[in-house]
Amino acid sequence: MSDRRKFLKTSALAAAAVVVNASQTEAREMKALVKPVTVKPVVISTWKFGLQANEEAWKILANSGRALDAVEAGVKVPESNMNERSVGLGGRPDRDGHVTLDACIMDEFANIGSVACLEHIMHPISVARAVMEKSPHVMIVGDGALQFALSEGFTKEKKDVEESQKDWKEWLKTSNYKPVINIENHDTIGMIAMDANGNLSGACTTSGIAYKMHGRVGDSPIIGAGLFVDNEVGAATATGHGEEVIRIAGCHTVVELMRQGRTPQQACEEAVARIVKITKNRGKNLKDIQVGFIALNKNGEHGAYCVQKGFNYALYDIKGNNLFNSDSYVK
Ligand code: SD4
Repeated sequence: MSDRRKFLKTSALAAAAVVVNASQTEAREMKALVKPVTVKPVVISTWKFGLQANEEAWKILANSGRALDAVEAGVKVPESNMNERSVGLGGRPDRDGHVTLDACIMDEFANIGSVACLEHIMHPISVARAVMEKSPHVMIVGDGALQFALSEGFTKEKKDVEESQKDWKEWLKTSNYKPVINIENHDTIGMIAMDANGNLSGACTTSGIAYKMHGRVGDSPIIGAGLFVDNEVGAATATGHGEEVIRIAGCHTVVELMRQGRTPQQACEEAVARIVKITKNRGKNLKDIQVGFIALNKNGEHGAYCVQKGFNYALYDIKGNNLFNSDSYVK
């Protein structure tokens, strides 16, 4: 046997002996040192329209661009699609006929920016980014957000989207506020990405729940609820009933669970389980509730879970851009 092979053999035997002799804790620590290979870049986003959004994000990620730029560019795709009834100006209005938009963005340095109840602006995500980069604040709402956007050079879009207004007029005939699960209220785009440098960012944008009360704000523009990024650990974003996501500070919960050692999948499942438990404790009917989480950790591993069936997400990594059905609590 050559010296080198002898050396390798004895080293391997020595290492095995150490593992056998080590206490359980030491063995766990040693295992933790053997980290899985990080898959990057990677981008993941909610719902089917995430596929198109991911394509745009990937152009930036594949050129070693920053995750922050990628997620902004990605979610701008559904924002500018006027046929999209749940994101951007094509979204369904509130019960007074106003299309009010919520969005937030977060980068690897914990820089954050957010707008809520913003009207007449095509790209609320870019206004959120302007709040983050150009204002002394982290969140601006309503008329103030519009004023800020205009002062930053965004254009006020004056025309309402006809189809959306038509839907609203139809809704007014009954004025029944009972959002239909997975259809008229659950199509926020939340996107999280890790770039080639291993840095994480996220963006979330929506027109919110259809026919909500004027001035209602959901989870999507709330850092920690609809989106959270911790560059040491991972990131998460949410879709569904914002009230339920806010109740458990959803995405912060998912990320903190990953910090405590859960995989992204386990973290999403545990956060959903918490929502289920709280819903039951509050005497509410679970069948009226949908929430979906997606999460990504620093190794590029992802997870997704939702309350009801029907939630899907788009994942773009080295294997390509694919749509997956999320597993659900209610089977
Ligand atoms: C909201 N979470 O306004 C948003 C709605 C949503 O998919 O996600 N729709 O509560």
